Amino acid sequence: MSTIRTKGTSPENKGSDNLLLQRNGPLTRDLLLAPGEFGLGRVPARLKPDQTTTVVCGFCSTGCGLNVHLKNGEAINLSPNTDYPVNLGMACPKGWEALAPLRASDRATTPLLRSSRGKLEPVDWDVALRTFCDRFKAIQAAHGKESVAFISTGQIVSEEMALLGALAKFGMGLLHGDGNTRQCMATSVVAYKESFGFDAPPYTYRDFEESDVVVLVGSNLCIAHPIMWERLLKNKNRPEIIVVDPRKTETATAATAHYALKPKSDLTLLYGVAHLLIQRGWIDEEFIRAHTVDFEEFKAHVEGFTPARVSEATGLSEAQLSTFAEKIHNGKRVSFWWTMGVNQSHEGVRVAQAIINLALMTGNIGRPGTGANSITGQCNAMGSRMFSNTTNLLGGHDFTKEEHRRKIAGILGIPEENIPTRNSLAYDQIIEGILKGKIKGLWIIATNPAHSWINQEDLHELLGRLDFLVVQDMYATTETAERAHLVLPAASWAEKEGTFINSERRIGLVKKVARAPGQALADFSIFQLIAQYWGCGDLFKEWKSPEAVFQILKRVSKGQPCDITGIEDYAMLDERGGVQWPYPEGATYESNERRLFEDGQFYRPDQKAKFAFQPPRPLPEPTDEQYPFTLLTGRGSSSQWHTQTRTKKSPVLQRLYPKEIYMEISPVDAKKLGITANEWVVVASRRAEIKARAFVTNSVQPGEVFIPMHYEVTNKLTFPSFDQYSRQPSYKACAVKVRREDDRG
Ligand SMILES: Nc1nc2c(c(=O)[nH]1)N[C@H]1C(S)=C(S)[C@@H](COP(=O)(O)OP(=O)(O)OC[C@H]3O[C@@H](n4cnc5c(=O)[nH]c(N)nc54)[C@H](O)[C@@H]3O)O[C@H]1N2
Ligand SMILES: Nc1nc2c(c(=O)[nH]1)N[C@H]1C(S)=C(S)[C@@H](COP(=O)(O)OP(=O)(O)OC[C@H]3O[C@@H](n4cnc5c(=O)[nH]c(N)nc54)[C@H](O)[C@@H]3O)O[C@H]1N2
Ligand code: SF4
Ligand SMILES: [Mo]
Repeated sequence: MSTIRTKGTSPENKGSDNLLLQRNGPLTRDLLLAPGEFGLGRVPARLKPDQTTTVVCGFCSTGCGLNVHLKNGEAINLSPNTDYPVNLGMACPKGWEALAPLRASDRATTPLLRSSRGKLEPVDWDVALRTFCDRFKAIQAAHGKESVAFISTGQIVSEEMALLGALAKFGMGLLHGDGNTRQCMATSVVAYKESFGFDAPPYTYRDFEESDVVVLVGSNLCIAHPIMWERLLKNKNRPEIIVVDPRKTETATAATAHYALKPKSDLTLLYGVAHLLIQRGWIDEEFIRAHTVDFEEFKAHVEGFTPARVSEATGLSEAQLSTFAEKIHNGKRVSFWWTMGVNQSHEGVRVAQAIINLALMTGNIGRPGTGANSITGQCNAMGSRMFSNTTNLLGGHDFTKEEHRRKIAGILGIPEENIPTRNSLAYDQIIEGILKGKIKGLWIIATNPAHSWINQEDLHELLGRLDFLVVQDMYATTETAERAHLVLPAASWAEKEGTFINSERRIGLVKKVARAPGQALADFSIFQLIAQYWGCGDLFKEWKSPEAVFQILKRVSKGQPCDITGIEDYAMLDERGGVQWPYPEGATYESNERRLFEDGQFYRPDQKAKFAFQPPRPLPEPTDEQYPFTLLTGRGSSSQWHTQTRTKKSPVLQRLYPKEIYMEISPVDAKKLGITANEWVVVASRRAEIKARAFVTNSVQPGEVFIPMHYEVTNKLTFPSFDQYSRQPSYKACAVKVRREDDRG
């Protein structure tokens, strides 16, 4: 039986850690059960105990380089790296405080199994892993292999994502597995694939500095991507900054123009702008002819989007529409950027493509300061898009294509029949599968859906129906972990190594600069152990370390648009401040900041980009007399991260945001309802009611309210509707009513 060692329990602890590290092979069952083998080493062999080293930040997709200062092999503090090509010496509060969550007192330090008394109780890894396999195998035997599914994340390193996806699908026989990137990025993926032929955000951050017109649609850059915002502020062209957002956000306040459209009227607005540009001849006919298809159909489609119709639908004046079109026309280098105000919509894919269409028709792509640019969210959302083996077969391949399955099977040296021939259910369909009795076992890794999923109460009820729920997280206190049958304790960012891919396609390095507490293991090691306990370890013999997997991913990427065969190893990533994909073998790029499509060649078979479009559809849950407000949700402050499992552990960050849940409401509505600033109000949707403090502010328009997603109860209110193509939830528009706490409803 294993001996449990916690940090610093004995002097030889460090020695045994290093011993394990030096073995340089997979963590095996025997090794795990040998005494003193937890923690997997203090610092990797290549780091000296007292040096400073650069690690990519583990919060947002900006991917800043942070200098971590080590003393006696432990990270003691950090500061932003001045040479890193992303952040140039800057970091936001989360980056500065990135080590604090590692040291939290509620870290999961041992596996926990729900006992017959209904309590989560500590067990050792051997019991945990045997239980994991026995329970999931029993479910599969009774209900079919597909009855067990997994839900993963955009927040673990690519090598872990790849191992998880390969283990689950090629080793354990699972068909269904999705990620929290469905909540976040699915819309952009689908939009890019159809328009460009591959999921390829084309920009480099320098484009922020080189534009003369910057259009931000549904993006609160200032709060959600503060360092990208800083890059924009470095722009010497005194750019026009146009913000399209129903709220007057921090970003909108700093912009040169703010179009506060009615929620979810973006598609009509963008078609209206396209119509004006065409009508006035403000398009790049040569580019359209040479590099696109379906423009004539698109032109006919937008003809009906007259200023009068668009003004009515969006709430913007005809003069505003005209100025918007003029500003785009006047720009020599116009860049279009979008984030969740677009992706989280019932028609998000078409909105994203309407943005892409504007860039294509004005020839604003493939040149400095231009582009149709989706900004990603999580530190490794982009890694998940390429290498998680969920929606795509590894490396942007297709599960349904025989030649792709054969190629990947050959590269990995696994039997072709181990690769599923069908696509997984999407996240919402997996959840629905629980309701239908088809999904009986669920394994959740590095995401907290009991807080973050849409229409939360419904999900809570469904999680309760599972025969077996495993949650793998760095804390056992998350809303999801508390509902688990088995909790697997995971090491955090900076307690393990691997790579992240940031929004501009830059592959950056994460290093192990701290030791995981107690028996917590890197997700990578947990997956390796599961492979062995499951009995499919032989399939993954070559997957013995994150860097070995990186070499596999290189081979998988060969010949794809995301080809990285020219990146030698981790050391090269470290030396160069990350490398953007593509970087094929033999590449001789001069610059370390590169954009795509400079040659006007896209990834569709005809190498042309496609104009994709569709008539707008009505809001799934419009307001009415009973529920007269549209509820908007999103990020509240630059110091809060999602479900707050990490950011609430930093006393410094805690001081930078309101502790209690709040709702922004306009002074007009507050007055109508007799609500005074800071009082508690009741917000109710058709699904639930919650309390929040009223924050009376002009940042929201009359008829709209805003509640940040960081507070546990926000998603009790949201209405489960999804984009029909991307299946991404529409978190940002549902109907609610509001009253003072002591008024009767
Ligand atoms: N501090 C902090 N930073 C983060 C995160 C975090 O939790 N905290 N999360 C990261 C992640 S994963 C993501 S995905 C990104 C998200 O980054 P953003 O998308 O920039 O953030 P959100 O606040 O979710 O939404 C952006 C804006 O969309 C607007 N919006 C709502 N409805 C509509 C609409 O119908 N049309 C338009 N045009 N706009 C609309 C909202 O008012 C909001 O201001 O942030 C990343 N960065
Ligand atoms: N109402 C509303 N809801 C939303 C949104 C919105 O705008 N409005 N936005 C949506 C979006 S864009 C997103 S991305 C999601 C985010 O939703 P979640 O993914 O649920 O949010 P996080 O809090 O980031 O959850 C990450 C979990 O992973 C754990 N973790 C961190 N690092 C590691 C690790 O290395 N290993 C393991 N095993 N665990 C780790 C953390 O402790 C945490 O529990 O929320 C979505 N929900
Ligand atoms: S902007 Fe994002 S990547 Fe940069 S320090 Fe802040 S959270 Fe980290
Ligand atoms: Mo996200």
